Amino acid sequence: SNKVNYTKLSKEVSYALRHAPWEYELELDKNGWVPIAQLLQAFHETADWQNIELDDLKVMIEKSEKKRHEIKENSIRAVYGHSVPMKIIKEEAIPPKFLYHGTAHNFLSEIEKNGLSPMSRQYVHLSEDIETANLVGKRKDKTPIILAINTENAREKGVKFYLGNEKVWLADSIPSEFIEVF
Ligand code: HQG
Repeated sequence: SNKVNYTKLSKEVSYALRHAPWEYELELDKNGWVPIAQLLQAFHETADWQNIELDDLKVMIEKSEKKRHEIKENSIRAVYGHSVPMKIIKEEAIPPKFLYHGTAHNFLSEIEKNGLSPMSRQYVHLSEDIETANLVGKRKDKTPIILAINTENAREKGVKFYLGNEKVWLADSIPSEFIEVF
C-alpha cells in the first residue's frame, strides 16, 4: 500500500520482535523467528496497521538503510537488538581482526574499567567499519568516541563473536584488555 509509513512500521516491528513480543501475543523461537502470518494478524488488531500485508514488510526491509529485519520462508525476525528475557541464539563466526564501537564520551571511564557490556540488550553491538560505529555513537554523543576491538586477541582468550548483518557483529561482552580508543 502506498500510504504506509515504513519508518514507523519498522520501529513497531522492531519493538515487537526485539523487546515485547508478548504485547502482540507472539512467541519468538530460539533464533528470534516468528511466523509472518502471526505478526500480520497481531498488527491488524492495532489501530495503526489494519491493512499491512506481507509486501509492506518486504518494502519496509528494502527501504531501510539498515538491515534490521529479515524474512526467510514464512517467518520474520529482528537481526539484532534484542532485549527479551530468553536469550536469542546467534550464529558464531570469525569477525575481521578489528571491530569498532561508537559510544559517548561519558561512558569511556566505565568501559575502560569494566569493558563493554550488553547493558539493556542481550549482546554487545559492534560495527565492521568506523563510519558505521560513528553513526551508532552519534545517537548518544555529537562527537562520539570510537573504540577498536582486537577480535583476534579476544578470540584467543575465549571471547565469542556472532553474526548480526553485514555491518553489525554481536558479542556477549568484551573485556577492557581488548579495547582501545581509536
Ligand atoms: C554503553 C542501534 C557504561 C555502550 C545501533 C552503548 C546499533 C556501557 C550503551 C544497535 C558499558 C548501550 C546497538 C559499560 C557498554 N559502562 N556504558 N560497561 N558497556 N556501554 O543502544 O551499541 O537503529 O543498547 O557503549 O545503531 O549503542 O536500533 O547499544 O552506548 O546497531 O537498529 O551502553 O542499536 O540500531 O546502548 O546500539 P545500546 P548500541 P537500530
